[in-house]
Amino acid sequence: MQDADSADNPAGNPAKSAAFSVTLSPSMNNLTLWSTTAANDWNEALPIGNGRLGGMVFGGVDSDRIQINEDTIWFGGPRDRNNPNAIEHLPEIRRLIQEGNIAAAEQLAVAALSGLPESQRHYQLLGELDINVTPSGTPANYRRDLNLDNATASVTYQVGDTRFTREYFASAPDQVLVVHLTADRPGAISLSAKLRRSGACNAGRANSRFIDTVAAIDDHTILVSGSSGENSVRYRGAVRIVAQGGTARIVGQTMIVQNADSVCFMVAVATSFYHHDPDSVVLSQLDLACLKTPAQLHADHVADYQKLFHRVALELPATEHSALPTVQRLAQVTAGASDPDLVALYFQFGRYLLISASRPGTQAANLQGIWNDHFLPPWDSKYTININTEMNYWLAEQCNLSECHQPLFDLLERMRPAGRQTAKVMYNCRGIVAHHNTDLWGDTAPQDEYIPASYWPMGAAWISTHLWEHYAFTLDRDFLARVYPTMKEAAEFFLDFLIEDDRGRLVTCPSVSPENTYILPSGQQGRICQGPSMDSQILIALFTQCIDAATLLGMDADFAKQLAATRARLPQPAIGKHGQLMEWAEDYDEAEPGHRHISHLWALHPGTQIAPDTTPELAAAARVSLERRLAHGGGHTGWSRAWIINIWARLRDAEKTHQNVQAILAKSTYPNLFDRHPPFQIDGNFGATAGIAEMLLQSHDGQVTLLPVLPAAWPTGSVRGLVARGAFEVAITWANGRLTTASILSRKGGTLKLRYANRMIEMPTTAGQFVRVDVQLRPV
Ligand code: FUC
Repeated sequence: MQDADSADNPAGNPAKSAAFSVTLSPSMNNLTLWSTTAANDWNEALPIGNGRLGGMVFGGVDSDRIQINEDTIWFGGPRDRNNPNAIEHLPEIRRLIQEGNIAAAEQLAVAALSGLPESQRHYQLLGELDINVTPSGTPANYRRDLNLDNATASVTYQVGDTRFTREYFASAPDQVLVVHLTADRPGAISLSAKLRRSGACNAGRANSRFIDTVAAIDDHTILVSGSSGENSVRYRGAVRIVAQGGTARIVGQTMIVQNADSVCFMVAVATSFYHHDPDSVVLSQLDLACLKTPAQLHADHVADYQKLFHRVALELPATEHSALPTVQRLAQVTAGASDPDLVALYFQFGRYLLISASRPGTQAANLQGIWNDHFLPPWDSKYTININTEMNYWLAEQCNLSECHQPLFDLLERMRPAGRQTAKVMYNCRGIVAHHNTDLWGDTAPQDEYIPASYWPMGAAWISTHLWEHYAFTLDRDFLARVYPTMKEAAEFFLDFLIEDDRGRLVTCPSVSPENTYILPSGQQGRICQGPSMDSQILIALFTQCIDAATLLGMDADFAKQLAATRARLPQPAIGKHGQLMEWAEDYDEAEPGHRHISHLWALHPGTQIAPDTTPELAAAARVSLERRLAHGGGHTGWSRAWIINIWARLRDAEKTHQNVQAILAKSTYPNLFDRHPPFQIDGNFGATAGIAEMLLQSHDGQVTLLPVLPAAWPTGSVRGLVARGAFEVAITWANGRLTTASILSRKGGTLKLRYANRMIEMPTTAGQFVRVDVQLRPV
């Protein structure tokens, strides 16, 4: 447990040696996605990334494509979109809502509150590296894989006696994406290649129409540049080719290689978002990368990546399906099979994706992480902060990738000045506010005119709770002191914004329960409302966290008192006529009982206010709500299913949790294991990974609970490196459905309340201490 790198490195480097083998060992299977065909479709391509630069590997033998992204290539620049007419119409909108004249309130809200112009900025793509290989015969024994243990995609095949290998990786230490083609016969590689920018809309008609300039800047480097929209980020993308043996030259914008022993492409991308002079950055990145051999680049990449990846290992039972190509394993699960080892692969894929899409200094993972081949992606591939972006980070702390959480905090910091402005201009409030979306620039004005979502004012508040979560897992007091002013501003907004309802409660208004519709007793339907349950639940959490932070930091006693007084007047979770947890401040029915959002269950997960042990009646009501949703077709999007996994885990129902893990694999997962909303959205990957971690370890209720939700389908297994609140790192083994041993490293000292089944022990620990226990929680 202590020495993550030496323990349990299950896969080593299986990609090449296992290329033609069908009997792979179980531990290899749970770290490798593989296929016997090239990708026909983007959702079959394999993702690589270094946090900032991403690639999707198609791996065609004759015609290969690596679709490339950089996380700051977005359309357009920052804008002030706050609607100047909001403030004068706010009292009227509120009055109409309180009078029950919802249609009129909604009509006015659309006009007065919507951002101008409609829609924030959208994410784009850098382009594609297209490689056309001169065929040398009929390929055989083709295999394409992604090895999560070394973050390397590979393609291998044979033509006659010659074996060809391609390796693809995105290096964080060297900031280049590398494609390395080798063959075991000298002079076997001839190809041509181009850096293009055509994207999905031009699939099959490859061109470069979205590039402004392209030029060979020396005899082995091509530079492309461009920007899109006013004040947008300027990008520079460069590809350099290094061939061993044979000849390599550039003609026009095409790189041509003949009879080489090996060919290495290095792609660097720099933008004006990060650098004043992206031209010189991109070239110096390539120059520095060229000082290393491909093998050194790879070794440095692997060492860097494994520092993060190797912190957690998960072993679940292998089955006869384990040795199948990934897509066939998914098909078996869809047909009803259990493949626990595939769950372990899926879990580690989630961790792999976070490491590859969100590293300190890069942008937060957007709706698609960093991987996108559209110029106008679904939902702009931006930050939907009424669930999706937060879900992207549920796994970060518990899956031992705490530093990968940082880009979300940076995004929130970027939103702060804009959020202050929106608070002032739209609502005349102090503090910061954000609505249900934001973009690269941290835009906080309402995204558009979509009534079920746009006017929800809780985005900054929800993200702020992640600051406290980071503290809760790390006990990093300096971090808390640094971010407390942000938490405070997020809370401060609501001291001004909340209004009194007719029962004297303090409620958000206007707002929505994302993105649901309620039915008034008159039969009228509404979306805009006051005091939806989710808002009060988020505020109870945020206020409590601010009060605790202020107390810990020994400051702001008056502010804390004010928060406590306000918190006491917020609507509390309540049980409605169906026995359900009420979604709104009144006991309305919902127009879509199977709605994908389960916002009113926030207090159960990711919040902690409701739990079976501490609030059994409310937990039972939450269960009724969830069952109602599921009975009406709920969980039909990947992310919704992922949230459901987490909710069942918190309700401590092992079999229901497991059924939903099976369901996300069966119904909401593409062949490359990307989450299928549909279309691809990465939140389901991250949310389900967090849910699988919650099955093995929970810590939201002041206790560290081992194996809280172990399903019968996983009778034996082990997990190492999960993290619990209180900065405890945990390793667990189990057999016959029962704990065998657990080791807990106390990183920071403090009281450990350890629970397994109905046993609980409590003990003081010192920083660095290991506690090892058996099934009775007796020290061993
Ligand atoms: C929210 C969800 C949708 C989708 C979008 C990006 O609006 O309701 O299902 O995930 O975000």
